[in-house]
Amino acid sequence: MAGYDLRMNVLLLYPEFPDTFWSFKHALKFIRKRASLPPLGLLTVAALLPKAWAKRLVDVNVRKLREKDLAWADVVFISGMIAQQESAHALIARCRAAGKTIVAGGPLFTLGHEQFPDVDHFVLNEAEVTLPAFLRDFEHATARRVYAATEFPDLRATPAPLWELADMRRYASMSVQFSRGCPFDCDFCNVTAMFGHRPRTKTTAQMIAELDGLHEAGWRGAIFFVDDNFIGNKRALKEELLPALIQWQRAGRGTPFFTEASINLADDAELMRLMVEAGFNQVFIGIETPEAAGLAECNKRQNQQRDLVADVKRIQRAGLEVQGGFIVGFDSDTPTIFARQIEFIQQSGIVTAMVGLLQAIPGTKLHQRLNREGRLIGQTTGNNLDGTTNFIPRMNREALREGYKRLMGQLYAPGPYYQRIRTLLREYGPPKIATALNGRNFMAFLQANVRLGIFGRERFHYWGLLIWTFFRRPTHLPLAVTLCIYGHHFRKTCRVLGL
Ligand code: B12
Ligand code: SF4
Repeated sequence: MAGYDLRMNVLLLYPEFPDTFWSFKHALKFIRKRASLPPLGLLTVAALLPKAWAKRLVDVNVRKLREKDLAWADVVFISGMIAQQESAHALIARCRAAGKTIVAGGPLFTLGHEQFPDVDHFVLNEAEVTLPAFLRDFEHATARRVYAATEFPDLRATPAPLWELADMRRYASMSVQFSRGCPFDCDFCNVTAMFGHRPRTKTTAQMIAELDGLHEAGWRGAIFFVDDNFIGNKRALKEELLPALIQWQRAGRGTPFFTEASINLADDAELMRLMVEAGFNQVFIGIETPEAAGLAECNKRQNQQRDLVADVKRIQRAGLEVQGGFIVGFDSDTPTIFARQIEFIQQSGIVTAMVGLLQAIPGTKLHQRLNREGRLIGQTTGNNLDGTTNFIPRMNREALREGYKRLMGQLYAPGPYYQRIRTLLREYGPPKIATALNGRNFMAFLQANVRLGIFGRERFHYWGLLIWTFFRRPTHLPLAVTLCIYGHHFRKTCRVLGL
């Protein structure tokens, strides 16, 4: 991007997440971190900006936006997802009041820029395509209001994110991205609308350089591969990336990885073995529902005609803890769905079970269908775990809301929650690389002993689990404590959301 004469001070701004299940806010306090992950989109955009421009990141999840940040900036680049819209509106109003030029991009704006009249320029879709045209026009003071694209960039040209802009000490994990896009076509998901069906990957050399960069910057903790579906291109994984990661770990890195994948991972023992060997110890999987009718309705073909409990257990036994996404509120759901979901989740030992009410996100096939049927009511909050929905469900609205509330209450009550941890630990094969024990984790353990073991209403479950794990699965003790802390976060979030 050399060649831009203009010199700019760019403030990269990331809005606040609401207090939700995914924020892990109440768990992060135990390890004295402010947020789970840095804003990788903004850090990637920063790397695409001219080198000569000065850049500063303010992620308001980890620190406040100060007046002097605004005074310093010539232009503000703001990102975000729909769940951050409230904070984004507030930040934009502050930047506008300070007279700054505002440039916005990322999923929140790509799917609904019309709601932000105060933004000067929208640079939508993937910045690798739209940003160069904007920068050229901006330099000549001819920038348009909206830059959008229908083509998808080749990630082999994407530069490494500028991690040095993030204050790494404040985050629980770092993130990298190997691929974008997903071969599947679930009707509620906006990933394919934004990133297409053909998984596009970076090269192995790019990934190793990114990981080396993080390591050189002093990062020693876990790293999240934020791919929509990490196993979208199995060949590239098996033949190139995973062998290289195994080699990378051999230099004594000991870095735990986690990611997202589809359930067909369970069909490929070789792929699971390589992933575990490479340091993966956790995977998030969209399971959605144990009901065949619900899976057919949302076109989740890859989950159909399977024994999903057996699949989850196979993945756990391979050494990957499964976190699961679940949905209630499909048209085909009847009031029995709540009990069915609980039964499934308890049996499968998915401790971190993110159960959401179906929401229709703009740009998805679900949104189009509900629009045609005249069933949309208002905007989505973008967070399907806050107990709201933006369409008229087939099930009675009150029954849905009440059933959801009951489900969440039962799922995260200490009894069933701690039972699930045991179910998991019975199956879970030892991961190759587990989270390292360090001073911070030890302090978290001591805090957990006091907050959960003495003052928590789960105290008997807590000590019971620790003793059980100590004798039956001693290597999993750190994981057991981590999951106890997550449970505390989930229960607190349920209370905050009135669930
Ligand atoms: C990592 C991640 C998270 C992390 C966020 C960490 C963080 N600090 O960013 C965590 C786990 C916390 C998270 C949580 C949630 N997430 Co999330 N998450 C992702 C994921 C998997 C990767 C994001 C990422 O880092 N991508 C890599 C970067 C490089 O890509 P990018 O951010 O898109 O950036 C590119 C462009 O968008 C653009 N761009 C981005 N920002 C900007 C800014 C400017 C100025 C410009 C010019 C360009 C630009 O350029 C970049 C390079 O091309 C995406 C899926 C995806 N594929 O993006 C979902 C995704 C963003 N999440 C989503 C959702 C719904 C959620 C939750 C609401 C889930 C829930 N039900 O609770 C929660 C919300 C959190 C909360 N507490 O309320 C949706 C967002 C939908 C939407 N339209 O808003 C996505 C798209 C997934 C999906 N299936 O729909 N998430
Ligand atoms: S498998 Fe996941 S990322 Fe792919 S379309 Fe379905 S929900 Fe979206």
